[in-house]
Amino acid sequence: MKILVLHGPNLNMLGVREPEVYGSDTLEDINLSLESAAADRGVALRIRQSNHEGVLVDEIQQALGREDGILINPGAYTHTSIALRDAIVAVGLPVVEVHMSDIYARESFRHHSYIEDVALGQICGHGSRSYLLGLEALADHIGKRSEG
Ligand code: CA2
Repeated sequence: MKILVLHGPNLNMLGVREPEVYGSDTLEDINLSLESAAADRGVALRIRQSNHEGVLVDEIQQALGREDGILINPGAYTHTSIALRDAIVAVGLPVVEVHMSDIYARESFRHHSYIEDVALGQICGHGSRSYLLGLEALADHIGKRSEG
């Protein structure tokens, strides 16, 4: 099983600033724990981060025929990007959306996600653990689908 992990804008700053909101783990820490959890399940990850909307769209498109699903933290593009939403619909792969913070407990402009209703599910508010929970949900879903 292959999964694309996509980190959106500014997530390369994790652990460097705003630890009170996003925790003290760096993106590298998160990626290492994802790699370890994925290896335990026999899942191969391709992990990418970009600050650019079009690059994220390209990565989603490139997952078609290459990966079985996408784990994505779209960052602030969650709340703005019809392009990311359209790319997800276009490839038709199962997607789990994750956020470290509880977007519903923050500013009202973060309460709406363009991704949520085209994703298999959304996990938020568990800090860096949101990614691990998301990986588990996505891998379980893909595993069950390939059984049946
Ligand atoms: O909670 C999340 O994971 C978010 O996707 C993070 C985004 C935010 O725009 C979403 O509403 C919720 C922001 C990521 C920015 O990450 C930073 C990390 C350290 C310092 C500054 C920004």
